[in-house]
Amino acid sequence: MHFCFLYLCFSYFSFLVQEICENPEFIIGGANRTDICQGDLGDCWFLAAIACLTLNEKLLFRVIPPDQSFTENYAGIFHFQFWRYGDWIDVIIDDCLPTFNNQLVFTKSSQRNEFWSALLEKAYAKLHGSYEALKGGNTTEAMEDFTGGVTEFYEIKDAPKDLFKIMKKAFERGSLIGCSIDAIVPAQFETRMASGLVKGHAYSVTGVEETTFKAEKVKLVRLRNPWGQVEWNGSWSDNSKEWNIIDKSENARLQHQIKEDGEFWMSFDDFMKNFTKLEICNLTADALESDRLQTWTVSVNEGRWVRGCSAGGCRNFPDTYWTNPQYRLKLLEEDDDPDDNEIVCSFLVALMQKNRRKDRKMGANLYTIGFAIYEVTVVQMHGNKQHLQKDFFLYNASKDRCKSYINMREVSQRFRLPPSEYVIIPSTYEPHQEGEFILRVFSEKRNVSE
Ligand SMILES: *[C@@H]1O[C@H](CO)[C@@H](O)[C@H](O)[C@H]1NC(C)=O
Ligand SMILES: *[C@@H]1O[C@H](CO)[C@@H](O)[C@H](O)[C@H]1NC(C)=O
Ligand SMILES: *[C@@H]1O[C@H](CO)[C@@H](O)[C@H](O)[C@H]1NC(C)=O
Ligand SMILES: *[C@@H]1O[C@H](CO)[C@@H](O)[C@H](O)[C@H]1NC(C)=O
Ligand SMILES: CC(=O)N[C@H]1CO[C@H](CO)[C@@H](O)[C@@H]1O
Ligand SMILES: CC(=O)N[C@H]1CO[C@H](CO)[C@@H](O)[C@@H]1O
Repeated sequence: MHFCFLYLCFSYFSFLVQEICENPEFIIGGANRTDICQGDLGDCWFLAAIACLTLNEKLLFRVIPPDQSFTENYAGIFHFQFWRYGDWIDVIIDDCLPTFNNQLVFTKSSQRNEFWSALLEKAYAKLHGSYEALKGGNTTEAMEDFTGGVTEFYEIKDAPKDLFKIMKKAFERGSLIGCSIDAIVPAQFETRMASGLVKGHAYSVTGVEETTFKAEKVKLVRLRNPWGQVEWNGSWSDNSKEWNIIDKSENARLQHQIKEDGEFWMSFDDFMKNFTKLEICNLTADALESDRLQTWTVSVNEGRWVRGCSAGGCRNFPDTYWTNPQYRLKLLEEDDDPDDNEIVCSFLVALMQKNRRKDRKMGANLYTIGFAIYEVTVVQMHGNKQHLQKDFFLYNASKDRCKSYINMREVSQRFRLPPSEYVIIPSTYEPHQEGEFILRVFSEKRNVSE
């Protein structure tokens, strides 16, 4: 027997994979979303993101280098790759996994001798400091760590009218999509409702389709519960009568299966009524080398808020606001948008706070963060190249800003502004809060940011 209490805060035993089963394999028959079954850890957000990832082999194999096995060149270690604040980093782990009664305690595959999902979870736990640190989170966070993409989330009740179109387009482009039903009180976390849906729990969207039902078009979405079981049991669910009415060929096209595997279809209307949050992670050039995404340019800027120096808080604190880090953005060219007579530049700003999950054991929580964008004249730019001063912010209103300051790891938003020179001010809501961040600016055309 072999103990290793590596990053564990739980009193589970850890066993080498070989001691759990005789013929362990890394991946059996491809890495599928069915290989992910949640264990005793509240990390459904991470698992929902992996399930989305398995839909795109190219992305998956970037995170999980596939040339690893328990037989050939086996050395007792495995490695995985995650996107971390602008870079891809390699995380190496040994194959000692937490078990209880000879069963894996956390994530496991539905096949007893397949281990890629459990090992990936361990590597992710190492990245964040411990398994404990993975408790609770938003799916977008893991999606970004797997792709370097940029995410946005929608409150479904306030979502744009063309949400289905957005989802379909995003899905076709290979974006990762997750959804959940808010639990109002913590006691409702992961509680199962009569509909078969689970509150306070992350699902992955694994299909977005339309079909014809009784001569009418219906919009459908396919979802997956990372538990690998417990499914919706309303219309369009595995056993529902709708499937007997539509064409056989449609059954096949939509891969309808009656199987307790956590995956099910539901109508988009029911989805809208029952779910509260939708998260989309769009891939950037960093995730895919595909040509159509090359038109986006990204600039990554690192920075920090330091107490008494650059931790200025939001605009409500005029005495310190101006001390926040400032990033210049020069929007040079207009988009080639033929439908548009106005000259505007479309760009996206994403502000991510670093290390808060890792430092949680030291009492760190996510800060409430956001940013604003100010236009500056050329004189201001060159006359005082160092830093815009207090007066500037007293007399000039921002041109645009993020919708709200929010306590998420990342706040992102798309903007359309005329070509000019701007300054982006990232800040925490309250002043004097210390932290590090990265600010990414994605634009469809060349821009300059410093
Ligand atoms: C998840 O998102 C909600 C907002 O929808 C936010 O309040 C919460 O802090 C986020 N949690 C994490 C761990 O990012
Ligand atoms: C993601 O892609 C969708 C669909 O293509 C688009 O509507 C949305 O604005 C994009 N969001 C971000 C944050 O890039
Ligand atoms: C759906 O599932 C839940 C829990 O499994 C059960 O209580 C409920 O009766 C089911 N509803 C229908 C319509 O089958
Ligand atoms: C979920 O959808 C079903 C079917 O449309 C509906 O009857 C039910 O009220 C919805 N649940 C919620 C919480 O809105
Ligand atoms: C059950 C299932 O969906 N198996 C699929 C797993 O993934 C491989 C390729 O990645 C497919 O060939 C299998 O059919
Ligand atoms: C663009 C703009 O309105 N700039 C004004 C910002 O405030 C300064 C005072 O600090 C004015 O001189 C600028 O005209």
